Formats: sequence, structure tokens, C-alpha cells
Amino acid sequence: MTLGSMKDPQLGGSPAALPGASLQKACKFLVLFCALHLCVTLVYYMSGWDLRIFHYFVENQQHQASSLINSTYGDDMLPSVVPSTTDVTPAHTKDIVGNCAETSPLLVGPLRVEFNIPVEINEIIKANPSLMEGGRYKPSECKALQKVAIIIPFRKRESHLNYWLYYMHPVLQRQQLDYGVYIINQDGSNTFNRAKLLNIGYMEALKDYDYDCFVFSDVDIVAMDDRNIYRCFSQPRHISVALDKFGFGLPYYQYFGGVSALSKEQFTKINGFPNTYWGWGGEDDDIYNRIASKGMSISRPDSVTGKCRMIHHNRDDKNDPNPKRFDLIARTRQTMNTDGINSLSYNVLRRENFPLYVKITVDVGNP
Ligand code: UD2
Ligand code: MN
Repeated sequence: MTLGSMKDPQLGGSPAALPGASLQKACKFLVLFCALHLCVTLVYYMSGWDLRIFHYFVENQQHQASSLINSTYGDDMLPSVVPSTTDVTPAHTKDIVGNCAETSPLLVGPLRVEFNIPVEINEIIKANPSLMEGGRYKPSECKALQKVAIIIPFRKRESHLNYWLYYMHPVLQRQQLDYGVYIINQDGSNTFNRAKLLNIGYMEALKDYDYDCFVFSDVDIVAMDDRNIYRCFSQPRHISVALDKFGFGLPYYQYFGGVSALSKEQFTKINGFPNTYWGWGGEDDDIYNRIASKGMSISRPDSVTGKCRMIHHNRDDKNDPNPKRFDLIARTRQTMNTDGINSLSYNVLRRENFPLYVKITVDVGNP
């Protein structure tokens, strides 16, 4: 059926229908004109309104995208969104004396963290051009508020270390910290001793630089939000407060495992960490007991900012649960003054400066 075949039954196609036909034409023209006008108005209105939003969106994406190019791996498919540290720093980063702001303006908040695609050390080096040898960094735009040594207890966890470096170096730079990364590698195949390695890290880092804050981190834990600052607070800081492994909460209130930060003063006040916890478990509770016994409390970020991921793993060789841990924890107050930084003995076997960290291989002795 065509439009012309639709006749008005009242007009019946007679000559008297002619004025009606022209009226019909005029109406059609009017309707078309109105529709056109409406379209033009709509397009004009939407172009101003919609494009502005679109433009804003694109700008946002470009900011993230250029950050990605700067700080990650170009076009290969690495798993994260880790914005850049090399952005031009806005003027408000500085206060009048040149100190960095209390809250870094470079922070971006929540981060995507995944461990499904292996990361290559050379790519991490390329992505962090502002790092100095030994994984050292100082913000160039302002004077950092703290000098932080990051201490990681380690043995045979290379792939975990790569993930840690990949995710955490950009975060720490955005946090505008003056920091260095220390991998304290336990030599040999004796029982693992995490807390003793942390004590050694404290001592060895201080030989390098006048650090005033010490962050102790498992190699397999990565922050999911860069507002979780790896620095010290007026009370000992627990950093990994909302781990995926524990459903993004604390397993128990006194829990102090994973990642924590103590100032030099807080660390010396508790005589450092115990050297006598061989194998898995208990040393973090001992540290908590030390802190509590000195009248200090635990500072924590909220459970959103404090979200962290731990890489899934099995228990390592020579790190079985320590059967003595419950007895030891029960006696922290009696032992802490004689077991700690004041009784620490170890031998440094190697000290290697790599681009992304200092690796100190140590003989920690036997149980
Ligand atoms: C929990 C705690 C950890 C510590 C440990 C008990 C969390 C998230 N972490 O970790 O802080 O209290 O229990 O000792 O609750 N490591 C090596 N090579 C080894 C063994 C250990 O590098 O062969 C290092 C590494 O940094 C690792 C850390 O020690 O992340 C803790 O060991 P784990 O990861 O096996 O223990 P996990 O996850 O139960
Ligand atoms: Mn672990």
C-alpha cells in the first residue's frame, strides 16, 4: 500500500475533494517542518550538553591511560591500573617550606590488583624510571615527611616479590615517601624465622640511611588502595587490616600480621621483635603483646582504605607451624626485655644492590 492510495472515504475521490487534498499537504508540510525543527533543536541542545560530559569522560580516561603508559607495560596485557608518579605536580603539593603535603595529591584511591599474569622484572624497572638503585626513591617535588625503610622477610618467593614490586613501587611513589626496599633473604634451608629477619632488616637499613620509620611487610601482600599510607603514626600502625584472605576484615582484634609500621622510637621501646620464633606463627602476636605491654595502642586505617590482597600459596618448606608458639606468646612480658634487638646476632653473607631493591642474604642460625 502507498500513501496516495489512502483516500478519505468522505471525499470519495471527487473534484470537491481537491481543497481537502491541499489542506492535507499543508498539514503534512507543517508536521514535517515541526519535526525538523524539533530535531534541530534537540541535536543542538544535546551537542552542547552531551559532548561536555563525553569530553570530561574522555579527559578522565586519558589521564588514567597516560598514567598507565608511564607506569606499566605499554601494550602488553599486564593486570593492573597503576597510575603514574611522573605527572606534573600541582602547585598545592608544596607548602611554603617545601615539605610535602600531609595528604599526597597524587593518590588515586582504590586499585585493581590481580595475580593472574606473571610480571617481568625488566618491565617493572622500565615502568619506574624515577627509582634510584637499590629501590630508593625521594619525591623531587617536595620534601618527604618520613624516611621509610620497607623490610620484607624472604626466601624463595621470587614470583611474589615481582608482584609486590610491580604494584607497590608506584603506590609508594604516589604516597610521596622517601623510601628504600630491603629484601632480607634467609640463607640455607633451616627453619624460617620471620621476626628475626625483620630485626635484621631494621639494623641493616639503618646502616644505609637515617630512616625514621620501618614498614614490615610480607612479600605476598599488596595494598588495594594507595590511601593506605606505608608510613608511621603516633601509635604502631597495622596496615593490612582488611585482607581478602580474611573476608576483608580482621580475623581477631589483636591481629598484627601481614604489614605493619613502627617508628624507630616505637621499635626501640619494645626492644624490636622476638628472635626465638622458629617456623610459622605466633611472632605477630608476640609483637602485639610487646606493644600492649608498653602501653601503646594500634593505629589502623578503615576497612575500605585498608583493603589488601594476599597471593594464594601453600606452606613453604621449613616453615611448619611452630608448636612452641602458644607457650612463647604467653610469656612475652617476661622474655621481651632480653629477646629482641638487644640480643640479635646474625651474619650477613651478601649485600646486593638491585635496581628495585637491596637484597641482604643472611645466616640467621638455628633454632
Ligand atoms: C601469616 C601472617 C604473617 C606471619 C605468618 C606467621 C598474614 C597475612 N600474614 O602469613 O605476617 O605472621 O602468618 O609466621 O596473616 N616467607 C618467605 N619464604 C618462606 C616462608 C616465609 O619468603 O619460605 C616470608 C614471606 O614474606 C611470607 C612471610 O614470610 O609472606 C609469611 O609467611 P607465609 O606467607 O607463609 O605465612 P602466612 O601467609 O600464613
Ligand atoms: Mn602469606
